[in-house]
Amino acid sequence: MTGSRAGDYRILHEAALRDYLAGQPDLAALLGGEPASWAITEVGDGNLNLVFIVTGGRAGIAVKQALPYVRLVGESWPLPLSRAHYEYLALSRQAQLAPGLVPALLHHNEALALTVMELLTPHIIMRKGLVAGTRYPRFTGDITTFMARTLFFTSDLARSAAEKKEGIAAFAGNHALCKITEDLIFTDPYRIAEQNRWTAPYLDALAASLRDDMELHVAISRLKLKFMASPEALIHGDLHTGSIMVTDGETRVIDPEFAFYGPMGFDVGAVIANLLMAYFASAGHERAPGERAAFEAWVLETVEAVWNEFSRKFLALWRTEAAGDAYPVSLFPGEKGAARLEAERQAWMQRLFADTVGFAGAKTIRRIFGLAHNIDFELIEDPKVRAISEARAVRLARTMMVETAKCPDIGSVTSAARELHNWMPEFSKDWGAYS
Ligand code: SR1
Ligand code: MG
Repeated sequence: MTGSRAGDYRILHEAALRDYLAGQPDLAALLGGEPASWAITEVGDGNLNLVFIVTGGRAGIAVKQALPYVRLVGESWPLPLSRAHYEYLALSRQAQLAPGLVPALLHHNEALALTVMELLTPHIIMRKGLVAGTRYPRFTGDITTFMARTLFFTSDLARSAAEKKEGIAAFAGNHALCKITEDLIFTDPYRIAEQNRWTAPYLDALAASLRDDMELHVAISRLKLKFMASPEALIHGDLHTGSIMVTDGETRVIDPEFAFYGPMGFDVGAVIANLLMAYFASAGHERAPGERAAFEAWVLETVEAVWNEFSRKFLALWRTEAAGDAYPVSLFPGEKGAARLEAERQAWMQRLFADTVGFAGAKTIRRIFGLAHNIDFELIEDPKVRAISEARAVRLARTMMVETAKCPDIGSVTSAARELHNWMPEFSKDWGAYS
């Protein structure tokens, strides 16, 4: 890590970045060749930062620099550069806990809010692959290992109370990023907010109904409080399919700038929500009816497998690696104690499942009515087709948040999704053959 003086920050566009990298002997040697020959391309398509791919004669690197504002909106929305520090810290921690599942860190400059990582190639952003209808055989195994290990080993089940509280303190300053989540996910979609948008006019009535739905407001408020006041583990904080890069054989989790100590279900729910959105959007990407049926079946199998494998791996860690101050072994002696503790583990996992389902619902609704949408839906060109896909996702999301008794297990979530596959919302009743 390079620690330049505070106040040294400047936005590095291509020429300045070339000079900066040329002045870092390790990086220059890694890239190879003359700095003038390096190809530098800005590829950032996220909402917040600059991302450059730099390719030299020998190798390539990825360079990420935080901007002092939200890229998606512009300078009118300032955002602390310190998010780059928290992202670097989280990536370092995740690399220890889930080796091989995050990009290798090569360099960090605190004052420039700049981090250099290995270039992931030929990996692509998973969301883009899902839009194209691609299946990823390694995904379930890798993402569940990532979540089980990063969540378990930063929790009170694995760490002493002192270590855990040091961890909370180390990330407590990332509150500006938490506030984005608190506003954009847990508040704005349920009220009139300038930055909200949706597929109008088709979803106008649904948007209005969200603002009027007090049961939904209770549900989202409970989830918001859980997000704000449950430092269970170091969570990624933005674990959607745009934060995951994949090939057939590899998975890498990127972009943990929203990391802080929060509720585990927020990460697991993010993965499940984004798979469910890929499922509902899929019909909108078909050139012929039924063309993507096998892909859609794989997506729902993956939703089930993500929960089942995550839960299995997390519980296995709890049984074999528990070294934290929670659930002291001395309180569960002998066979009777072991049996009672195992029953408690199962009950604990059931509570985490309920959190996961609720957060997944919230993460779906924000992508359809809030500021930041996703390409799963946005790339459906015909707004009528898009609105139908989105309405199906919202219907399931509301059930997941409010009618929790209908979602006692992951199979009931995927069954409900399947039932909604051909459901036609009221606004589309006279449109004929859309599906
Ligand atoms: C203003 S930032 C909007 C969204 O982009 C990030 O990826 C997070 O999901 C955030 O909520
Ligand atoms: Mg991001």
